[in-house]
Amino acid sequence: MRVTEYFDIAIVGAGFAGMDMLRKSREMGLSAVVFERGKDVGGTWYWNRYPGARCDVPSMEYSFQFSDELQQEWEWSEKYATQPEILQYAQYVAKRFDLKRDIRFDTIVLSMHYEETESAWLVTPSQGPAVRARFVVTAMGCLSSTNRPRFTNDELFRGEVYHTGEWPHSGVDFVGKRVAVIGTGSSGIQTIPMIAQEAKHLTVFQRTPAYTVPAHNGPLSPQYVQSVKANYADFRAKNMKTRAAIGGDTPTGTRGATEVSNTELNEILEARWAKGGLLFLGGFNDAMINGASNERIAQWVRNKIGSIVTDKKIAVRLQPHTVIGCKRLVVDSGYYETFNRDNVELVDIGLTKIDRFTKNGLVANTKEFEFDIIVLATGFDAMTGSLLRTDIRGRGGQRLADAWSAGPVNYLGLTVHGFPNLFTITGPGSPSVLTNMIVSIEHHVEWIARCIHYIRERKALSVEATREAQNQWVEHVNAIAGMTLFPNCNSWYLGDNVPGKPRVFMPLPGFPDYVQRCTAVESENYRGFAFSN
Ligand code: N01
Repeated sequence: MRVTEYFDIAIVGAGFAGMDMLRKSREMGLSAVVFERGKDVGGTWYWNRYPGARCDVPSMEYSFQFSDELQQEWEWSEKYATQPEILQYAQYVAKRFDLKRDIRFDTIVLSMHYEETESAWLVTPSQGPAVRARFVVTAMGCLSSTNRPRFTNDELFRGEVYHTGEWPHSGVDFVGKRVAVIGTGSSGIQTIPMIAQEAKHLTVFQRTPAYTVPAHNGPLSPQYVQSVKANYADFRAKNMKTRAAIGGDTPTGTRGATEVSNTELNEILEARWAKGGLLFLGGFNDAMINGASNERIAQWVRNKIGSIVTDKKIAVRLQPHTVIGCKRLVVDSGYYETFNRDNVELVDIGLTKIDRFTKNGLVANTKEFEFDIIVLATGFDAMTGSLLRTDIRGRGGQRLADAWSAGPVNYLGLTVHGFPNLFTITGPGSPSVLTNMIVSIEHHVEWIARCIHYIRERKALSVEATREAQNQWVEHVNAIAGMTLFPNCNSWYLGDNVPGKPRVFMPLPGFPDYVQRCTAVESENYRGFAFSN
């Protein structure tokens, strides 16, 4: 293939990870190109435009910290930012740092093949010329390949069908419509209260009830914003010391949930519920490692659901009986209250599944329902989906899909044996989705940048994780996951939501320990990596 363009770095994706990697590459004086399948920057916030979409990490934390000027000048309006506001932020960053001139939009990377003779990657996009790059960095997002389950006869339905993760930019008019939402994860739970306000009738198809805690969203007070901005560096540093790199001002409890009386348990959980958000589970120090503690918290939440939902039979069906936090905890605005509305109906499909689609709707539990619009809130082929949908081949033509056929294996969640000069931002095997993603992204970008600098200083042509280091890392990730309750349910963390996907716990719990390990590897001259000249 004739290649006319050469870059130091090719970056795949122009969400926050790709944007930051581009900015950093330029700062290092490297030539870089970014390929982005959307028509604009923003990644997940470009695609997930469903009504109610917002971030479950507080706005003051969910932003870049590489530039103090940037974090001082940007103004968030609410405690939890909406999707439009986060997208505006992404566009603002792109403009401020003049990023778009190196981004090729509307362009999917079809393949990336490592050429051993060149010690470089041949990157073939869906349009425009193929390029050669010394390094490739995947910034494809952990939740960017939608999971669109096939239902029997789904081609027959004559109404409109939308997936929350590929929402039309023109918006969807629900007024006066009969609407179905299939799926009750974060996306479904965020959008259900919004759709219920517009639709004539909303039917929620629930396979497994989820635990959700209130956001208690609202405008940010100028005093609070001022206090954070006055000490932004300290605020960030405190957050980065927590397990999820979120909420350094709300320390985790020092006791286990089985060590306290009922009254204390109630007080602690009531206070966390009143505060709202993901830190609800941090009231105790053992929620995700002690089954008995977890069950006490779970029962408290079940009681809470019972106190919000007025129809007791519906309340019971909304009460999960799985480990709380095992699937990602959801943060909502008025979800349980929505089931008190007359125009909202809950249908359990847990045991029977959806039988089939029809031209006017669908059949579930042998009953036919008619709809104008069906919303699929059925999630994503998480963490590995986008990587494995791309034809990535390393040394000897080895396909990443083959190397990962039994589940993802890598070193530090950043590099894969057999795939030199390839870096995966927030890859499986790193804390990624268990953290504030922007913090994890910036950590990876800085680490990758220093690694590339080291390679260039050494005048090496390539860097590659050794098989031994990779094996040890995989063991480490499995050992940490095995100490937690995370493997005790069916979740997208484990790939359970995608038929045929190997069952492997993909993210690594514990941000501070992970950072320390990455730093140690670096300070020992990149222990576990082989360099070639
Ligand atoms: O996807 P999910 P999501 N038939 O996989 C059901 C992030 N996020 O898009 O639980 C019927 O969680 C499935 O049922 P079950 C966040 O990290 C963040 O909601 O597998 N139902 C489940 O109820 C989140 O965790 C925000 O039994 C089917 C639902 O669909 C992640 O994205 C907002 C089905 C899918 O839930 C994914 O969330 C939104 C089928 N064949 C998302 N297949 C923020 O707040 C699946 N389901 C930042």
